[in-house]
Formats: sequence, structure tokens, C-alpha cells
Amino acid sequence: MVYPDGSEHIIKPTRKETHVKGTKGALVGLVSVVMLLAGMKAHAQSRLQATSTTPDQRLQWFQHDKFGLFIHFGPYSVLAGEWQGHRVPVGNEAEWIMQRFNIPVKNYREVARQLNPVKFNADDWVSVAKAAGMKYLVITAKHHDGFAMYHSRVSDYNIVDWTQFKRDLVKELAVACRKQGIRFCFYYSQREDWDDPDGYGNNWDYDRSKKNFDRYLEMKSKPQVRELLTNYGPVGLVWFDRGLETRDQAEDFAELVRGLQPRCLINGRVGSYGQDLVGDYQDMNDRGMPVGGMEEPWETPQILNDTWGYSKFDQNWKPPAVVIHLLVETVSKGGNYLLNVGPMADGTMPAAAVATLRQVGAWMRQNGESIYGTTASPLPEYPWGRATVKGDKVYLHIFSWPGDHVLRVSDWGKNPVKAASLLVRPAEKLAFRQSNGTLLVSLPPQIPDFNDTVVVLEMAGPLKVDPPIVTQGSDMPFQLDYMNGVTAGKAWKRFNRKGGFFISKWTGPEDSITWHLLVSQTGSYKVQISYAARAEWQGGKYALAIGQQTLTGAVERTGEDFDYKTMDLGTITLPQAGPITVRIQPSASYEHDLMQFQSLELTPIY
Ligand code: H79
Repeated sequence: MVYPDGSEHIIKPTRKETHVKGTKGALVGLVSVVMLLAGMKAHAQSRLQATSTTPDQRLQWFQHDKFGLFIHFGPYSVLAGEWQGHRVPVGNEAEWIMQRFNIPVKNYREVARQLNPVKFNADDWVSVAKAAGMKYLVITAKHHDGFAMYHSRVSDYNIVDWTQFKRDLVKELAVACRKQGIRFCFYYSQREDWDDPDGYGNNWDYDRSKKNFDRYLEMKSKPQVRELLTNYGPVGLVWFDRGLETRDQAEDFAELVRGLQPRCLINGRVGSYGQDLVGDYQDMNDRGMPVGGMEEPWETPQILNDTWGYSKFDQNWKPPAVVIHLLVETVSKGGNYLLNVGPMADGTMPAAAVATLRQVGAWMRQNGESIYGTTASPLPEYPWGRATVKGDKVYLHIFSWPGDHVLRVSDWGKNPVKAASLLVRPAEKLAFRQSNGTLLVSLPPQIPDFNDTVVVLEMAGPLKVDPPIVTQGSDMPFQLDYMNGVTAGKAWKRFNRKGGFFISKWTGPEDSITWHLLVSQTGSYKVQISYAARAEWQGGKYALAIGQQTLTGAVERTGEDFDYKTMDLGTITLPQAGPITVRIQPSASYEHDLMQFQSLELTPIY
């Protein structure tokens, strides 16, 4: 298949699989020899580095497309939030109903038998995504309940062999996606399986002490992922959930995906939530939104009401404006918005969800230019809205229209503007002027779009914004972290379930974090740094420049990933009030990350 960007997506024939498996053994063997030779150092090197595509190439479409449709559909959709008179409260996930009421496997299996979405039409679902301006679709091929929504040869607990419906829903979606130009992707819960005595989660039917998780991985989870990557054409991404126990297990899954479809993306939840990223990009927590922009590719899974799987009780639908604002906010922070619909048991989508997505789509048809292909904006979150950026264009998204029809864009600096207009009325130029670092744009008196009116600014060059200034109250420490710091080189602002927001990926002196401080209290300061480092990163040197003074530090092992510790770096003196720069960077080039940086604290002492 050739994609619109000209790239080709090749699925390796299954024949090759055995080959990949064979070399994997050899590769692991090689890695262990290298590890023996080089001590712990090789440990930091993932065995996944030798693939035919780079993460940048794989991520191109994802970072351009921004907006995807998540679909949660399975036996839980039949129950629709109710089991024997017990209701899943609104606000809780209806697809968790089996676990919530400890429904015995034999009963849930009967529910699954009743799954018969007679009104299902793959083209209808895909056209809902298409009409909304979404570019990829992620279907739950198997959720935690263990039921496969495609024709699996691994287990007959699947929609074709188990139900009277007998159709391969995933296959029909894959075909419809290809026809309509939407990237086909699937969700697969690789660890949780409430139907299988060896999967995670079911402690009401099964004796957990007898659980053989390896058996589950080898006999069901991996073989099913293999089927899905072999029989359904090119897959845009695999959306794993809830992580795995060890890094090795996660790398096994990543290797399985790479071996079959080298261009297919892998989301961050393939690996343990307590460890650094194994996949291609990171997912926020369910419905999570970062504070400030992330520099690593990321996505937020979001819902239209308050559940993923359909609940007949939940009518708490977000209005189109809220969906548009969340999309814009996500994109303004460099992320992707994966928005869920839970279809009903008959195979149709709730009318309210479809209506909302159509309205979002109407907005996208007019304003898509301000979403697709944009990058994170360096401008702050404004009370009136958000900004997105593409090359020399800045898009100002107005969520709340100023009463005096003058839009005030603070923190603008001195960036020269060539022209301003509404995105939907390019011919009518808007008057603007700059005053003391604020850009003022004159808006028309009538609000063109109550959801979000976009003003496009044509610039003479890329937007440059002054770094944040970190100020100080009396006796207050300077707290220097990812939010107020500026990264350079490979140092990246990132997120991890356990690690929270942090900065890492820096390996050499050209990679740094800088803060701009305004000192008001002169005198002595205690300097402390908080970071996490694996054993094999121990001894890495870094330089910490505070104004004219430089401290050097050596990285100490703190434990596993994200086991942050706070270390004393000594005392310094800040003799003068006024601006100073603080910068931290690796002193030499390393084969590995310097550290997972959390914060630097300068505390006044007397
Ligand atoms: O598929 C959707 C969720 O079912 C899945 N991820 C999204 C994409 C998910 N897996 N785990 N979790 C979400 C987090 C689990 C939260 C829980 Fe609970 C809190 C499980 C038990 C308590 C929420 C509340 C679910 C049941 C009750």
C-alpha cells in the first residue's frame, strides 16, 4: 500500500516470521555476550535499535494527522452498563462490567454469544471518522474481557466462531478504512485477560497462584497480535494497554510488531508503566492532558461521554465546542487526540456521538489547516484560547470572543507580523499593532464561529518567544523543572505514568536545559538536584552552570527508572540581584541517557 505521503507500507510475509524468530535468539545471544564484555553498559541499548525504519520516519503520518477515532466494542456493549439489575455508575467505565460485578466466565461467555450487531456497517463507522476529520481508527480487537472481535485461529472465543453474527468485524473495518483512506489500527489488551486463567485480572474465577503468565503470552497474546498484523493489511499502529511485567516482555512485543510490519507504530503502553518508553510514542493517562508542551510525540485517549464501552445510562455528552477545544489544546501542546465512541449492541453508534462528530467535522473542514501538520506552540495558554503553529504561520484559536473585539496576544515579544486574517476569510485583512510585547488584533464585531474562530498570522519567519523568567518570593527556593526550563539538542520534555513529567534523552554536551532566573535575594544557596538513574548510567559527568559559577556532578545510581532521588550538590553564592542563567548539560558524550531529570532546587540559606 502506498500512503498519501508517498511512503510504502510493507507487510512482511509470515514465512519471514520464523526467520525473525530465529535471528532473535541469535541477537539476544549476541547482546548477552556484548553485555559480558562491556559490563553493564550494553544493557542500556535496546535490542530494537536495528530496524529498517527510524522512529522519525514511522512517526511522520502520526504527527501530521493529529486526530483519530477510538472504538470500544465488544460483549460489554451488549450489557450496556447493566448486569442483573446492577448498574455501572455513570462516570465509570462500562467495558469493565465483567470485573466490576465479578461476572463468572461461564455467564459472560453467554453474554458474548448474544453479540449480534446486525446493523453494523463498517463503511458507516469509517465515514463517521472521515466526516469528523479524523485520519486513523483504532478498534478494540481484544479488550480485557478476552473476547476477540475478529476471526482468530488461536481461540474460538471470537466473534466469528462464538456468535451467530459470524462476521469478522475487524476485517470489515480494515477493508472500509483502506477504501476511505483512513489508517486502520487496532487496540489489543496484551496483559489483561479475564477469560483466561493465565491472563491478568480475573481473581473471582481463577486461583491466581496457578497463573502461568508466560503461557498466556506465548499461547494467546502474542499469537493473536501476530494474526492481526498478518491477516488485516497494513496497520497504522498497535494500541497496547496496561503494560507488561518486564522490559524484556515489552521488547518481545515490539519486536513482534517490527518483524511483521516495520512501519507500524507501537504506543507507549506496551511496556511497564514504571519503566521508560519501549514504543514509539507516549500516551497520557486515560483522558490526561499535560501541563505545558511535551517534546516527545504523544497522544491522549479521550471520551465523548464518561465511558469507553457503551452505557445506556451515560448521556453526559460533551458539546462540539468542548471537543474542538480539547483537540486544539492537545495539538497546541504537540499531541494527538484519540477520541472514543462506544457503539451500541446493534452495531450502530449513539446518535448524539455521531451528531457531535459531524459538527466537529464541519469545523475541521473549514479550519483543518490550523490542526494538521502543526507543531506545539511556544506561546502560553491564553484565557481566550490557544495557539498552534505551522512553519511561518501562527493560528490563534479564539474560544471566548473579547467583549471589545480586540484580541490581546501577550508574550508576543517583537515577532514581526506580515498579515492577519480570519482563516475562513483570507481576503479580509485584520488590523493589528504591537505594543510592549503584546500583539493586538482587531476582530470583527460579529463572532464568526462560536466553537472556535481561527485568526491566521503570516510571519516573516518562525515564531521566537522569550523563555519564561523564574522569579522568587521571600525565602522561597527557585524550583527549576520541565515547565520553566528550555531544552536544547536531544533533551526532551516527556511523560511517563510513573515518572510524571521529566526530561531525558540527553547524551552529550550539545544537549542541555536552561532556566532564566530573576534573583532578588542575594547570598548563599543550597543546590539540590532530583533525578533517577539506572545502575549503568552511574558515573556520567554533568556540568551545572549558575551564572559565572560551574559545579560538576557525577551521576549516581538511584535504582530503577523513575526512582527519583534528591542529591546535594553543595552551596553557591548569588552575590547580585538581577537576571542569571542556569544551565545543566552532560560534560561528555555518552552512549546512554545522562539521567531522568526531574528538578533542580536553589534554596536560600543563612
Ligand atoms: O480501554 C479503556 C479502559 O478500559 C482502559 N484504557 C482505556 C483506553 C483501562 N484499563 N485500565 N484502566 C483503564 C485503568 C483502570 C482503572 C480502574 Fe476501575 C479503577 C479499574 C478498577 C478501578 C474504572 C473504575 C474501571 C473500573 C472501575
